[in-house]
Amino acid sequence: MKKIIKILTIIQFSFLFSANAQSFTGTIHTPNNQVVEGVTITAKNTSSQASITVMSNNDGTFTIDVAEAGDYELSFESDVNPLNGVSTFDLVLISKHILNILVQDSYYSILAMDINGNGIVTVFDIIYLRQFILGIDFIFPVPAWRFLEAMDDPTDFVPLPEVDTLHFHVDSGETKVLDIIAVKVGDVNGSFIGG
Ligand SMILES: [Ca+2]
Ligand SMILES: [Ca+2]
Repeated sequence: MKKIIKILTIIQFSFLFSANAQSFTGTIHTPNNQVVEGVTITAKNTSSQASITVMSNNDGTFTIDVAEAGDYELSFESDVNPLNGVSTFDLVLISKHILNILVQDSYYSILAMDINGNGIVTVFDIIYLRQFILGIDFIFPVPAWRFLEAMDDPTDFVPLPEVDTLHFHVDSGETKVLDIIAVKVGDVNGSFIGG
């Protein structure tokens, strides 16, 4: 009898433990499904301000266990591989977009083309990117990578999705699974190679 009570207590304890554990987990990948490692992800509880930071693994996955259920702000940052996937061909694509010759209709492409991060694609973005490709004393005006939740339809911009700092609610015991798109700024045709 004693033994049974002991086992029941252990079961109860593990149940309590699992009921209290909640987490955010997911994979970070480009629109072309290249996984992106080394992304710094910070989850901050918007009430307590308690925060925890992890990095995405080699396969683009991440898991953040958080102490409390509630509302969280997840920030994604990376300046890894800023030139990977960026070439003069991307410059040509931005020019064609501006001239209405070949319009990029995906929001992921808009983020890739908006080098100075002001929300619009103009000739200034071409100037910035050209400087970058030529290695002329250049740092990205915005982070080299932008992050957002995968969109159901990337050609539908209404409402505009959150970028870089995303907001989520996690319930007690919930594992919130996220599908995160990483856009390499400057890589309009998605030629970034991960891994
Ligand atoms: Ca711009
Ligand atoms: Ca490219």
